[in-house]
Amino acid sequence: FLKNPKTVGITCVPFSGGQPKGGVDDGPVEMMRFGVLDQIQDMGYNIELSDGMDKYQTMKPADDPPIGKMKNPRYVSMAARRVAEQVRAQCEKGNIAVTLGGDHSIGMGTLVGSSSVYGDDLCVIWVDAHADINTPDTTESGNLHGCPLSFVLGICDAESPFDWIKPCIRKDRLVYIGLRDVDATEKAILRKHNIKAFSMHDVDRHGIGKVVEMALDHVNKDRTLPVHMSFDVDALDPSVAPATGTPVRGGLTFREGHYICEAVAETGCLVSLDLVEVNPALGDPESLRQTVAVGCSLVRCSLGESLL
Ligand code: 4U7
Ligand code: MN
Ligand code: MN
Ligand code: MN
Repeated sequence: FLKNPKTVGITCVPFSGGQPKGGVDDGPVEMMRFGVLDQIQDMGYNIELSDGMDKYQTMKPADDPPIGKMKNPRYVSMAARRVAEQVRAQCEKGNIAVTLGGDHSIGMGTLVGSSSVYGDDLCVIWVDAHADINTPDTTESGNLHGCPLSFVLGICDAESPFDWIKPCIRKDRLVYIGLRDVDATEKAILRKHNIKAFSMHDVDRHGIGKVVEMALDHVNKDRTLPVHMSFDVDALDPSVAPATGTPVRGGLTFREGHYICEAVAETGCLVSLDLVEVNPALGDPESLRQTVAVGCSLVRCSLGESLL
């Protein structure tokens, strides 16, 4: 699918407006400080960096009162819209579009951007402890990082300021891996719309190899369609990725997380990738180093680092 399979288009999104904790906006800069760009180049890729990563800070509206339960709705919407444009530009060039977050509300932007180029062929693998499919009505926290999928799937009718988002992802082309903290309202949505999910229970039962195979079979049986993977580091166990805003015990091991990325890389179908929810402000320096390091290594593995 890719015109430039050897070019990685990186979009850094230092954004934290989709949840209340500061620091997740430093995720991208910490991954860059850790050397993620050089590491990708050392794998033989060219890098094209989307510009103006400083803009996200300055976009914050002076006044952004909640709309219903949604917190920072205008700010989240503006940031996601910019992400969508930048990811679309990377995909249009035929680059592998890698987006470094930032909180997971930016996922609505990456999905709009990638699907605007790949259409409804796009398959989505959402690796997360959470389902991120609350609607503006079902969300209890009002934090929009828990809602991105409901907008792009068209499960809620996106009202202003999100009315620029049209349903763009097919429900039968979404699959989850790693779930273990799903709100009751979200479970009802998953059931109602028949959305496929592999929880940690499934990982325990079948092993990660089988789960990834079943997940890929569900969305992309013949391995001929383009794939977007959205990887929330909180899918990993907090012992592996402690510096994140909503950690949940009982997550993926270091190897299970990497296995997912390796298996996706092996398909040759990956066209876009998010690595989100690294929050360097949470925890001691060692937790930070460990989480940033694992974030960078998941990106490299998704790009094929461990393929022989
Ligand atoms: B993340 C939550 F209630 N479901 O909506 C919510 F449990 O991007 C958590 O996966 C959302 O980190 C977590 O606030 C969003 C909560
Ligand atoms: Mn999560
Ligand atoms: Mn998430
Ligand atoms: Mn989280």
